[in-house]
Amino acid sequence: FEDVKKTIKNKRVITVQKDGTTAFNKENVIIPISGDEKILPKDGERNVLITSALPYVNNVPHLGNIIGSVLSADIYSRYCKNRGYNTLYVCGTDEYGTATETKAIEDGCTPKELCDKYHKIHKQVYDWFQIGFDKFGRTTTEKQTEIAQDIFLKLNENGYLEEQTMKQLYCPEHNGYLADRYVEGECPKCQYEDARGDQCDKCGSLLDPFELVNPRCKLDNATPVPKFSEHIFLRLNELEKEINEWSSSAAEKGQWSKNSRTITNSWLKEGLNPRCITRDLVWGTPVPLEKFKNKVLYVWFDAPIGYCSITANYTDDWEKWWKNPENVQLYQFMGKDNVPFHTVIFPGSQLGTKENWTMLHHLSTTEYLQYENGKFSKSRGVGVFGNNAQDIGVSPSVWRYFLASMRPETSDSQFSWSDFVTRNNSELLANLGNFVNRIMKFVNSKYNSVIPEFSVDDLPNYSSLKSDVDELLATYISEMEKVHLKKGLETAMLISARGNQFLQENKLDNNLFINSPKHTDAVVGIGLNLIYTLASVISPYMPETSDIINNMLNAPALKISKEFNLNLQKNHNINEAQYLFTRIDEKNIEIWRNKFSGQQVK
Ligand code: MET
Repeated sequence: FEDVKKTIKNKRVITVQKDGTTAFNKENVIIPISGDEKILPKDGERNVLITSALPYVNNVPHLGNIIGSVLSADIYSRYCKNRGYNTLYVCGTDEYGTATETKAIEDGCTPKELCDKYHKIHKQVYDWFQIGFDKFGRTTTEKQTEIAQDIFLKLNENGYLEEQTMKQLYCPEHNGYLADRYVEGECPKCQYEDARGDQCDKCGSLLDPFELVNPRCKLDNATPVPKFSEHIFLRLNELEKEINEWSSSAAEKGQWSKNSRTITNSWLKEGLNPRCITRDLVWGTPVPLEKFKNKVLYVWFDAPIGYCSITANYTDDWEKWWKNPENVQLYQFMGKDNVPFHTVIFPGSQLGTKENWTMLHHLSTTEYLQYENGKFSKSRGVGVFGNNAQDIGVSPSVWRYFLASMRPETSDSQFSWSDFVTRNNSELLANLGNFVNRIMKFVNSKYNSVIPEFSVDDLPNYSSLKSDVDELLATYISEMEKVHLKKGLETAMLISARGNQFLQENKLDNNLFINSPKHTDAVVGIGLNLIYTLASVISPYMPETSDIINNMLNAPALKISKEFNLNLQKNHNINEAQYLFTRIDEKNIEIWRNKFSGQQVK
């Protein structure tokens, strides 16, 4: 190609490099793998298995559920994939149990119909939020029955199951046994009046429904009566020593988040008792013993096995992920209420089979996201639920940015509309959008969209820019490796802020263009590369925005690197600038606050 430069009327014309793709070093960009290829771990490489808590199928997730599990896991999964780790991210709906059975009765349909309907709703919500599962499955499958029954029978063979006659609460009003969470009453520990039989939402204690003061049936308020029924118990007391040893070493090695350690330790400190793992229900995995054939496995025994069965529905080689602890690291994301099931009971079941399971490595748990100083409530219509986030006309990337920036990592956090608008206007638009737009437009108009020949020697203080950006990239990677997702995002935005500072220092304008052409060439060449780097570090959080930037740059997605490199070189042709974000009028704060305040229910 020719490399001719001339200045015509305040504009520089450069001949375009014909084959733009040759400009990229294959090592530094992402080569997409074919969609049909199954992702499997490879010996000697970094293999990361990621799960997010399997949402109950009978409701629509709210923003707290979304940031608490699926979105956090997705951000981490996208990060790992970008870094070239073999990464599999699985999730799916948790479909069995009383809640589904009861809701189906309420809705006048079969449990299966209910699950089909809500599985679809969940899937649509997560698709809208651009959650990139490798498999979004469900727990009501043959594989689930196969794997859960197999684990159950191995525990039985190894002597970790026992029979006990159990006194259960039975509702004489609607003639049914009451699952723990269908009994409500006063918490014996903190006196909260609306505690559920399985757990108190106020103080977080796990409860036995018989401990509740003044119990009542959740469905009809009748006073339940005790009845006797035979059940199978998992002898956690026999597994206690092994669970203790495993968890204290896993928490250390996998750098579990602080809240998950505290919750686990308080559980283990109380000592473990046998725990009932069967239920008098129809909608569940059948208990594989003749005597118990009319009962099903307890949903919390069954649900974590869903991670394995969903993987098995993705690939027949599922055991390469799940029975390969030497080569696979398991990262699990969830809200804090799910912790003991993942750190005590499920690991206990795994250990009790005496098989070589892949066990939890890193646990990332969130606290609660509050909505405008209160709680999300589906029944009262308060708060934003997954299916109405899209109603306000703001892009998924903005939502994802906002939720990640207030991820409740170490304490509860507050969703507020004024914060939402401020972050869009003064962070996304004024920081990131402004930086990208100013350079892109300048290159479109002054350079005919072609990158000029440039040299770092023509930029005053290049070495300070490079060392600042390198340092921020190193921080970003180290935070992300520790799954500090909020810090990771803050660091990405600092790179953008450094970009704006660089523009200020160099005063990119017509004056510079006319009087210091080489300096200008260096500013735009380096600036575009900074934009390219930014697209890589924001890609886990805002995949769509990152794609738009790469499209504008006419370049393949860039791998996140610990060093700032000049991947875009002279003669590369970029596309027209597009706005990444739009200003949100402050008037919307009040409008949206009202819209989601619960008034619509009236
Ligand atoms: N369904 C549970 C919940 O939504 C999570 C199960 S994770 C195996 O809390």
